[in-house]
Amino acid sequence: NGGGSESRGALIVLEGLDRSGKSSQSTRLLSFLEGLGHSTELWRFPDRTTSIGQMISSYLSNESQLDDCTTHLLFSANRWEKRSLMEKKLRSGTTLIVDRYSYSGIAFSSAKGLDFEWCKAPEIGLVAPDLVFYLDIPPEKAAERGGYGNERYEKLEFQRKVGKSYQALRDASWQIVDALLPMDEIAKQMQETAINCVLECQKGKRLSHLWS
Ligand code: Z5A
Ligand code: MG
Repeated sequence: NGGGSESRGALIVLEGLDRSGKSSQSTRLLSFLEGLGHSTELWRFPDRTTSIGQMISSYLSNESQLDDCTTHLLFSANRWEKRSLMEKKLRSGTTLIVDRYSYSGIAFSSAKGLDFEWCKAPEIGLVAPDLVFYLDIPPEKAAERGGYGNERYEKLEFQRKVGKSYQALRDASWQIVDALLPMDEIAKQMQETAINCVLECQKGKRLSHLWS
């Protein structure tokens, strides 16, 4: 543990198409890490509790209209407004499990036709995840799952485009998980990778920022 490195929590993100199982697995991972005695919190984006989050929520449920660029920047601002708290929690040793993050922002907006690099720009400087679990599911299979349908983006053709945009964002921090496996199987696969990540951060792995 040399070089002035400090123990900290890990930033673990879950991404994937709608109905890929992110929320189900986030909860499981939270129980697992808490069960091992690690200080852990579950966060999600959009965070609908803030005033920006409320604007996003009414847009998603088709109660209000917003232009695509404005929407994109609101989603990003919703992460920026949580950035300092996020960094503080991580530095104080708390691990954060985050259900959707910048990758969702870029994948969804660029699937609408916005320029990929333009979409990426406002995310630069946010805390970089230590680990991203991508729950990989064919859009057709996701559509067969319960609850698909009411929100703005839950259409098959659109989800295909989102999947393509996600592929362009993959990097070394990503672990691809087969989202068609039984839930317990997925949870087990994620646990081992997650615990290794938490231990690395405890040992002083440096916090970094998107995209540097
Ligand atoms: N969005 C954006 O545009 N820009 C941004 O920056 C961000 C988001 C952050 C709302 O997100 C929308 O915002 C979203 C992207 C956009 N697009 N849409 N629509 P959200 O997070 O609020 O979406 P959600 O509706 O809460 O969740 P979800 O992502 O659609 O689902 P999920 O969390 O991945 O899946 P789940 O709720 O855990 O599971 C879905 C169902 O499948 C449920 O019935 C489970 O029991 C079942 N399930 C889960 N896993 C399995 C397995 N392994 N086998 C069988 N069945 C399973
Ligand atoms: Mg969810």
